[in-house]
Amino acid sequence: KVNLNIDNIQVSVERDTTLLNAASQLKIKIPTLCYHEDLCVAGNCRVCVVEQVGSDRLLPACATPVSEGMEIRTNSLKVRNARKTVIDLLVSEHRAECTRCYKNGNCELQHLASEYLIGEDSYIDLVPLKEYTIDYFSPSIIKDDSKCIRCQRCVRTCDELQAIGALSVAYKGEDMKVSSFFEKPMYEVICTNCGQCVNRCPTGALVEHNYIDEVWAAISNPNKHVVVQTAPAVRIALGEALGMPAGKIVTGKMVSALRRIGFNSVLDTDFTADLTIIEEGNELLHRLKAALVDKNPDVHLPMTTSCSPGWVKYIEHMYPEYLPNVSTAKSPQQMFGALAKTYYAKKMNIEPEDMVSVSVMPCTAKKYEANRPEMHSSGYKDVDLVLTTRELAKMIQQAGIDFEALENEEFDSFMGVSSGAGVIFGATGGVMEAALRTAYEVVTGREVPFKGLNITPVRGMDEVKEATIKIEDALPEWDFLNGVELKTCVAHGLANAKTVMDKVKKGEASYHFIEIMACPGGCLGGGGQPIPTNATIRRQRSKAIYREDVGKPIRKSHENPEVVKLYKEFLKKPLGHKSHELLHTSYIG
Ligand code: HC1
Repeated sequence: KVNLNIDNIQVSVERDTTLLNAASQLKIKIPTLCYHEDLCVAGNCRVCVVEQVGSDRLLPACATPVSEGMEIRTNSLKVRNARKTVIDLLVSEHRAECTRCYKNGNCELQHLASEYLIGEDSYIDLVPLKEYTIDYFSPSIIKDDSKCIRCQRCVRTCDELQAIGALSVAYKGEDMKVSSFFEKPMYEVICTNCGQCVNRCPTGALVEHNYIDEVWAAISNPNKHVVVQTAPAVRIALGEALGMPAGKIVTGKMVSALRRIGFNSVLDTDFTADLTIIEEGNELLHRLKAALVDKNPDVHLPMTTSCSPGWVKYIEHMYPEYLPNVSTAKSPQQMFGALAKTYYAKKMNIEPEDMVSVSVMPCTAKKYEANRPEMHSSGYKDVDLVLTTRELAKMIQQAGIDFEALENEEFDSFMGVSSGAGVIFGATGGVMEAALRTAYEVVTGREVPFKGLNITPVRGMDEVKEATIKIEDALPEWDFLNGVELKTCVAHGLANAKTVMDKVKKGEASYHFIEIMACPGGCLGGGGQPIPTNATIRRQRSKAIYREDVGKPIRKSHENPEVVKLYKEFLKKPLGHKSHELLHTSYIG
């Protein structure tokens, strides 16, 4: 342990603790901008400076480890003056059009400028605003260099967490900027649209492409029937953006708010998450049969999940030779869109051209996914508009709804019923767990051999998780699987996906099925989730997801009665003709 004194309070902390973390143990908040607990320390903004008694130098608290006997002052006049100067300089080079900025009210620079009473443009002549361009072209992300404070959280996010490197630092000195490859628009470079950079940007330099006005316009149009679907991970995070603590389940209030906003049908992506399990699970069993019984050399194993559009784009760029390994099942969002304008429209007597299909997602890449050319299998654009959790929160505020006071309501029953397996899609390992709950039972006629259906080896925040399930006493139809040890792997965050894919590529892994989610923690840590999102908050959201699962009367996708009805009335059988037409696709990169 190391003993030191911070603001006249003695504290004893572990060796290698930074001054920032030591202060936080004493509940002393030191302001930061470039620091983010998910990322390596950069120490480049200098907002977190503190004073060491007896030394002339100011130390960056985020980048300075504690040492024995140190005496630190976090709030001396010298510290306050230095911080104020730094913030003032940052505000001076930032296009501070705060009232018109999408991040207004949720901008870390704005909060600091307010705390430190930065009232005058002290350095405006010293740091003239440069020419800037705003990149609006991506359907997911808007990049506005004029609001960038060069903290490089986005660069570190893209590089360290996502192993992409779509953003990097270009030029030097005062010309230094965060740039894409040759300053091309984001949609032309290898950006996966995951939005993790957006979630960590402290200002309005990187924000989601928002479609709030388009959704209001559709709702106000009396000739349109607007259906909304909500992703699994929205219901356990939306409350945070509306002043509630992390880890609060707000499913019922969310449904109620969506009705008040004016959506005509309030439906659930979890319904098609259950459907995905049926289609994807059958596809896996098909591939296993082709490999084990037919000895087909062209079968592609391991099969990987396909529901995370950031992952699909990543594999298209980085491992295109493995595209045939990606499940052909579309994501639940897109299955939903395709069914909304066919099955649902017909049942409800709505002309598909009069329908506007909206989704609320924790993800910015879902905006991109909905725009992919493959996603028009209903004959129309299957999902017209995608909102993030943050955009929905904004709409709830605009509508003057007192969210916390709302009564809980239920989703519409038709395409609104889901199992616990559908809910856990929102957490890393959830798709695998949902698939195993169903596949094991289909093959053996028995429930998975895990207490309470909780397949704990695939749960949690470990970077890469592996689980093996031995199949014994299979039903006659699945005889060929007797004795097979089904090997599975789960990774979240694209840097971890890279670890797994490199292993597969080198022939060092013998998995049958791999789940990959582009975002750390899975969708619950998606780029469209409330800000801040960090490890502590991801854990709280994860606990909430599993609580929601346990609270559901149905826990297995194949027992969802609405899915059973869908097959009976419309699809007829998994992987059948209609399913292929509407629910499957292939990616060509
Ligand atoms: Fe996800 Fe999915 S779980 S991808 O993480 O398969 O975004 O929540 O909606 O489509 O269901 C996201 C979440 C989401 C899809 C489902």
